[in-house]
Amino acid sequence: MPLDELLDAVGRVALEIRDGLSAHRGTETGQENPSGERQLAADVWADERVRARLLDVPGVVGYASEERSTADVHGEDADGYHVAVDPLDGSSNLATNNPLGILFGAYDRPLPAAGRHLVASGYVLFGPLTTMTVARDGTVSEYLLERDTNHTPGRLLEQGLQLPAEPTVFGIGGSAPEWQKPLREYVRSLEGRLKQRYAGALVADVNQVLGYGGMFAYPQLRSRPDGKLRLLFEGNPVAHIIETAGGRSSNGEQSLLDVPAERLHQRVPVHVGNSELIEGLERALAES
Ligand code: FBP
Repeated sequence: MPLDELLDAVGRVALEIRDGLSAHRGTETGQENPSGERQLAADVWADERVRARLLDVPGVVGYASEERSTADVHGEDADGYHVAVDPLDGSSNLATNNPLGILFGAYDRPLPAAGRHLVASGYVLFGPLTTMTVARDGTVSEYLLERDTNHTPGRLLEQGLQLPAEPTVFGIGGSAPEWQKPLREYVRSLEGRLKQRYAGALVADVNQVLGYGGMFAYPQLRSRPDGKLRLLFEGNPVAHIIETAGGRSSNGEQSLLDVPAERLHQRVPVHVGNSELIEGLERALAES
């Protein structure tokens, strides 16, 4: 089954990347990625490793990443997967030894494609443990990635993951003066009820919401009307995972999975988490 081989390949290359991070820490390329952000040597190195490994997987016919301006399409096989990857999500955390990871989404058509065309999404989290969380076939599973094991794609830790009914944490990117007024007021209504947790890496923040229940947002900012995160590489995969785990995603008005994909690196405001919290935020923004 090509999807099994794809997930196995992600798990294996993730362990190689984790082992090599220390050798690539701290150096900048002096270049910018297609989104105009400073590119770290670790970003480029991870992207090259992931691309080489995934394009080797039978059934993967396309590769696109945050670090490349265009997608590589190999073969016009209509049944193949077009993979969108953030090869080192939260790479700015490497300098301070905070959690980071790898984000990916396997689409069933050429990119850019809307999130409804995701067949599988997942992330590898380089935390105290190295885990991979995957949404596929209507369920979310978490695996422990270990070297020299015959478990593929890793040792199954949990299956049928669902967001806890009672939320406890929230994390919002940017800063309060930059948020829209209704968001500032909504966040104020959460204080005292939920604990603030913000890791500076989407994979870590979303994993925290998946485990503890709550909400993560990188919202529209005054300086960034479309937010910071990219629809194809970040918004859609985390929306697919959270919605499959019983939660909700929104660009402020609708599910991220329904946002039309027009450009490979298009940005989108990202809000994901417990349905009641996301619905409350959408109502607050609608009143603005
Ligand atoms: P990249 O590191 O892949 O560019 O990802 C962007 C990101 O690091 C997200 O992982 C995270 O949610 C966000 O930016 C943090 O942004 P900020 O540094 O503005 O808090």
